[in-house]
Amino acid sequence: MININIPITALATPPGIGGIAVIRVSGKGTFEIVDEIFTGKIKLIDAKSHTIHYGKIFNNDILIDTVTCSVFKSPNSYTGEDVVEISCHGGMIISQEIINLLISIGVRLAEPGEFTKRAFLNGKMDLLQVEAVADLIHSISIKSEQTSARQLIGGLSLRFAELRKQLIDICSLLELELDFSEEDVEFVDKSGIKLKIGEVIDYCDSLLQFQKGSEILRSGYMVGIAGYPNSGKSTFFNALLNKERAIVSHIAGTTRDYLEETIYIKDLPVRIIDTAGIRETEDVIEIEGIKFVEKLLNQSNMILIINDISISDNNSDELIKNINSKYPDREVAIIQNKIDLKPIELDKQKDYKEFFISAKGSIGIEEIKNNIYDKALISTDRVNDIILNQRHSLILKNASEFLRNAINAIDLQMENEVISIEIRTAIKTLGEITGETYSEDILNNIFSNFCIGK
Ligand SMILES: Nc1nc2c(ncn2[C@@H]2O[C@H](COP(=O)(O)OP(=O)(O)OP(=O)(O)O)[C@@H](O)[C@H]2O)c(=O)[nH]1
Ligand SMILES: [Mg+2]
Repeated sequence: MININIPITALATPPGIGGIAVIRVSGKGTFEIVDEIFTGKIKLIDAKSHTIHYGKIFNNDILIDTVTCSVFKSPNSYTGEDVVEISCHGGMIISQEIINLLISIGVRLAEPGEFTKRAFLNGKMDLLQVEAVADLIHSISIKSEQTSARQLIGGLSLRFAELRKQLIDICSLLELELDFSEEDVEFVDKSGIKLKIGEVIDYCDSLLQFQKGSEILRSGYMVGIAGYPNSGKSTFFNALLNKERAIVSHIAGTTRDYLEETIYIKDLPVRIIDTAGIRETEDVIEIEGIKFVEKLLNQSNMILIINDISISDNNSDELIKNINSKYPDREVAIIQNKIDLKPIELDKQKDYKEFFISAKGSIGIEEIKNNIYDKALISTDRVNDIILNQRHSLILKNASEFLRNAINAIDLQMENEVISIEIRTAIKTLGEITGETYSEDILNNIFSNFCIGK
């Protein structure tokens, strides 16, 4: 068990060379302890909250640095505790010296995410907001940053509080009627209750639709390149990246492992994956590579199938059929490559969308990039107030399930008690989203993804 009565400290800015570094200290006794090493015009313990103080840090008589200390008094701080943020000069050494100095006088190094954990335990933010902090810091695009920022201000938390209240009211009514059961009175409008429960289920289900989009916002849109050997996958991969990243050769089976690179199309991070060509082969390494392809395509949001049009424009039809049936919910586009070797016959009608390119000559690449962008945008378009993660999805699914059970129980004219138990379980489950109900396991899981200083 970690001791929560000792002030904690950590570097809040990234380690390395920079103008300034910020060291956070939080907890009971913070001002007294920092005052032991800080000499300014006044003692920090006497300072007003939200004020900044210039002064010097000494290790006994040795001057370490000139710094400013920002003072935040409980409960008006990030953690809800007394906090001092020491801004010293940047670099690897100074901040470390100050942290070591603090530790030598009774401060403890913070665990990963411990500042935010304290903020949660002190009621400064709920779990949705805690997760938004992590997503905000790790955001890889403007859209993911802005969505996390909205999640952080807590609008969604309020919505969940409303839904819980709605369910609690229903339970109270049902349980009240139960108290009068001897007298055979019935004053609860069951169909009205069903409607209200239905509203909560609809809301949970509507949020669940953001799962895919959230995943894309968190880790980027994933595009897998597939095709037979020598169709030009690696050449196309290089053309997208605009650099010679993958080895290209006329020998079939050149790519055996897979390659992944992230490019930005406009402001959108897109993860492009070049894979081994799919064919029957005896080569053990190539077989391993081909096994990988399935796994990679399964993770991809979009699959681009490269066909060598110089062989024939329908040379990959078998592969296209396979991929479409294996991954029916994926965006698939067919790319006819090597048009420099063969004129395009535009009058042919196909039942799939095709692009015509020369990967080698970098012809037709922009149009494909635009298409990837458009498709990715559609997937993330409706994600607005929450970046849904697996924890949220599981909770929403479970809560819906309990509420559906409650509706069933009403339809089967079961006792109020039975209906109420299902709803109460749903309330408890939903409470886990914001952390109204939580366990140490849930917290550990969430904070293990944080780094020290957050
Ligand atoms: N003329 C022409 N040749 C191309 C084009 N794209 C690729 N090639 C050639 O086709 C051959 C195979 O290209 P790669 O990019 O290595 O093909 P791959 O699909 O990655 O092949 P594997 O990794 O073996 O599966 C090379 O000789 C390329 O130069 C193109 O647009 N036009
Ligand atoms: Mg290749």
